[in-house]
Amino acid sequence: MSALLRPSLPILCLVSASLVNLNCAPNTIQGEEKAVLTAAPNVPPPLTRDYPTKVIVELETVEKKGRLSDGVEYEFWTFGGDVPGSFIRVREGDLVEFHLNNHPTSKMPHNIDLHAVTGPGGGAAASFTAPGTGTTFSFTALNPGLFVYHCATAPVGMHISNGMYGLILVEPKEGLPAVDREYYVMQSEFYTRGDYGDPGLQPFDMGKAIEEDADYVVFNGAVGALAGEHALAANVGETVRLFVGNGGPNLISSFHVIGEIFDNVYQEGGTLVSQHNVQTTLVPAGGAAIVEFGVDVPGNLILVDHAIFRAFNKGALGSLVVAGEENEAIYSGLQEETVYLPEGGGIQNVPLTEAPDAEIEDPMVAGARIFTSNCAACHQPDGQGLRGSFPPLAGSDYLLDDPFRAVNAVVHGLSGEIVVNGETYNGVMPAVRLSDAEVAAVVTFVLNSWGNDGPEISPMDVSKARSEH
Ligand code: HEC
Ligand SMILES: [Cu+2]
Repeated sequence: MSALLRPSLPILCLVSASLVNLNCAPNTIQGEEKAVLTAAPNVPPPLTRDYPTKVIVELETVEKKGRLSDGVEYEFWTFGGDVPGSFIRVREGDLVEFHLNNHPTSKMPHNIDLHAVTGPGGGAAASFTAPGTGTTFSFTALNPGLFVYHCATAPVGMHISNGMYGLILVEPKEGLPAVDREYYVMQSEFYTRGDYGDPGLQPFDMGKAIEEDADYVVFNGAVGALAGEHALAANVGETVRLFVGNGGPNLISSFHVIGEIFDNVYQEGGTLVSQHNVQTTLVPAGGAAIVEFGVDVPGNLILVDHAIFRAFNKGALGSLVVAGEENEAIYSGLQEETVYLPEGGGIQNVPLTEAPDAEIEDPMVAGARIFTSNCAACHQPDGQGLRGSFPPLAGSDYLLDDPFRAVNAVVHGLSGEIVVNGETYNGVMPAVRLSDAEVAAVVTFVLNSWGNDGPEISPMDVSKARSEH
């Protein structure tokens, strides 16, 4: 933001206080309160304060199994126990004291990057939180607007894909115009081992995520989260404001409400009504928009991503049910309840192709390259790991006792308790999809770097480990 837009800070206020007392009070932090957090589609009530305060936000990261679609479960990683994460509402100029706690049953460390923060990593730099611990940081909400927050722990894409995003509204000082209804709607995609609708507990599929080949595109974390008894509601004659976010991780939303026109759009979640009378607004991945409309006739309004196969074949369908008197001057005709129903999963299944074997290259050189792009985010570039979360590979007794443990960890993934150099780890390492030659190279590199002294692993060894599981 430019200095011109910067709200006067308390220090300026003190200077001017003696001169212009009235101008001062609105910018001085007064008192302290605990933020009200809500799960989607609910939004905390509008703030009625006309002064900034210290707001304490307590948010907990929780990993838990939940419903992605009928008969389909997913191991979600959440902010506050739900996907999307809890809605946070503060006022421009507020001093936010943010407490991030990571539930003791979590397998993963987490942190938070709020796009509303002016400061390194949006708070991520100060909030790396191991399971069973908590971290604290503070920021002043300098810029009003609607902002996405998300986890930014490596592998970042995986944490976001698993459900770690939400919205924080920084209300402008003057507040937002009053409306009758406010709702929280957040789009995102899921990438699963099986195709859309394949039953059971579906693991995250990193290959599909990298290809941006989403199996599910949904509002509020699950197919049908805004349908049937969970549909949004309003009455004829009311005004509705939707806080629309997009957690991505990859796709831009062409957000549209079938049967309605947005009277106002605050494009990209900024504070200007940038357009009136809009049919479809774009919501970027990691971005937001605010839309407002009055509802004039009863019936079922359908929220969609108008990239339309996502709506009918991947889940991006929601309902806003409007109750009240017909108004035939505005709309007359049949109200057919059988249109705009989900059509299910007949999506093409592009077979996954194995990465081609690496060219014959010195395994230590190839291994270093593969390590940097596939392992270093967790185990760190120097192989030292991160205490309590990612075990060290440098000098690991666990690894050097039996080098094939490394081959198995890469090929099959690794979970459950292990002890490395006297420290217990109970995390989850995802299987890393690499060719036999690539696994051989990276494991050889790990076994012979940072003072480690181990054998050379051949692609044949890897192939054997794959088939033995
Ligand atoms: C998403 C983070 C992540 C990535 C990426 C990752 N690992 Fe791991 N790794 C872990 C975790 C967590 C454990 C501990 C698992 C447990 O507690 O059961 C682990 C354990 C291991 C172990 C056994 C423990 C030890 O310290 O000796 C080896 C070996 C290993 N990883 C090698 C690799 C290699 C090689 C790669 C890259 C091809 C890789 N890992 C990529 C998270 C990761
Ligand atoms: Cu996370």
